[in-house]
Amino acid sequence: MPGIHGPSDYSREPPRHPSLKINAKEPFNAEPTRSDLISSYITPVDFFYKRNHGPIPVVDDIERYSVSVCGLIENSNELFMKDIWKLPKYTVTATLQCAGNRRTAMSKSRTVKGVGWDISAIGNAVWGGAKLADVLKLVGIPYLTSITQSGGKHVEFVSIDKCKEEKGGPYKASIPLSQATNPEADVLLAYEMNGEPLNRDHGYPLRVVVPGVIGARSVKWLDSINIIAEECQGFFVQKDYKMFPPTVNWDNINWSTRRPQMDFPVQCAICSLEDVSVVKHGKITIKGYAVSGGGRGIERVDISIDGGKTWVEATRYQRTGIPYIADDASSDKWAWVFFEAEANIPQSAEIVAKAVDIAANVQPESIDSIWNLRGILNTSWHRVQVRVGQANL
Ligand SMILES: Nc1nc2c(c(=O)[nH]1)N[C@H]1C(S)=C(S)[C@@H](COP(=O)(O)O)O[C@H]1N2
Ligand SMILES: [Mo]
Repeated sequence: MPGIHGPSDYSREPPRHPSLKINAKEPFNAEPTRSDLISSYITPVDFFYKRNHGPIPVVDDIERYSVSVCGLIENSNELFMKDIWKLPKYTVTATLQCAGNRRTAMSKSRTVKGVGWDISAIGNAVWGGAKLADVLKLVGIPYLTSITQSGGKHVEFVSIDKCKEEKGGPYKASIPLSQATNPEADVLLAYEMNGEPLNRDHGYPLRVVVPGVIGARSVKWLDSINIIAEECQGFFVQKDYKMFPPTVNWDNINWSTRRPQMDFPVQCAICSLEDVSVVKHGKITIKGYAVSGGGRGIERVDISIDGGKTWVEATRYQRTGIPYIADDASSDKWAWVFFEAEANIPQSAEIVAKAVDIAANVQPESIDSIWNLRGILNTSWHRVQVRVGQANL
């Protein structure tokens, strides 16, 4: 929609919370501190990590804003916000996690390419919007369709923003049509985050939220939806966000040999302690988040205070006071859980956390075994060091 968007440069970036740790300024990439991250189950918008590949677009004429739906369907359509608002509204509590979360730790093992992130490139929000399955039904694609009559098998989301990886073109990504048309997959075209209209950083006026899948597929500032035969051919699907083995380097990489990453693997991290903390003698509380992809719940979180030799089980919860039961209707299927354990720290110690999901997938012990040149999906056991001493040192 040329003409209705403002300048595509860094002159009109929105204000951001001063406590965010900025990993890159232009494009703006920032994450909250560890303690801010676990200060509440629902991450306040201010503390929600911001991951961008270009300037934040300016959409100031919401009346004229529309999303076109084209490609391998009978009739193309143009949907305005009023059309989206008219569809049944759903709220889905879902955790978004960047595939690059914990990249900085991976880069310490061996150099990787990409923006550095500590452990907070993740957040949990209540997304409000229409189900993509309903939007597609509106344009004539029934629920649970895996291929359209004209051979469409994937749903591509194209954004308004412009990024250098796409040589000045828009950010884009795709998901399988079968997932897009499955109402139970809870894929949303979201216009609200935590009960408020989306803000500019997070995709105003409309973004995709693909629960259980790496953040890269949840395209912000949606401009168009294309029904296509093959996966999106864009940079972020074909030349990025793929998981390679440790043997692959920039000289021997062959992108076409690997599939685009979709579900995120099981992950957890300790947020109540820094990489190295000085603690007072006595009991300490070890607290953090755990989450898995594909809607798989968290079965267990194990904590060790001796570097992984012996373990105790942490308690898990989503809302305080309500015990978390993985796979239960009372739990938020697409959301992280918090875990908590108390421990007596004798002396200097290495504290470790690892999570197990309901498919019994468990985090790998070492970074080296999953190291990859782009530094994605660092889900290795999370380790922090504590020293007993004066807490104010
Ligand atoms: N249009 C657009 N959508 C995008 C991106 C982007 O740069 N442009 N970044 C993606 C990546 S890599 C992630 S992890 C999430 C981050 O969403 P957030 O900034 O709302 O946390 O948005 C995804 N959607
Ligand atoms: Mo990401």
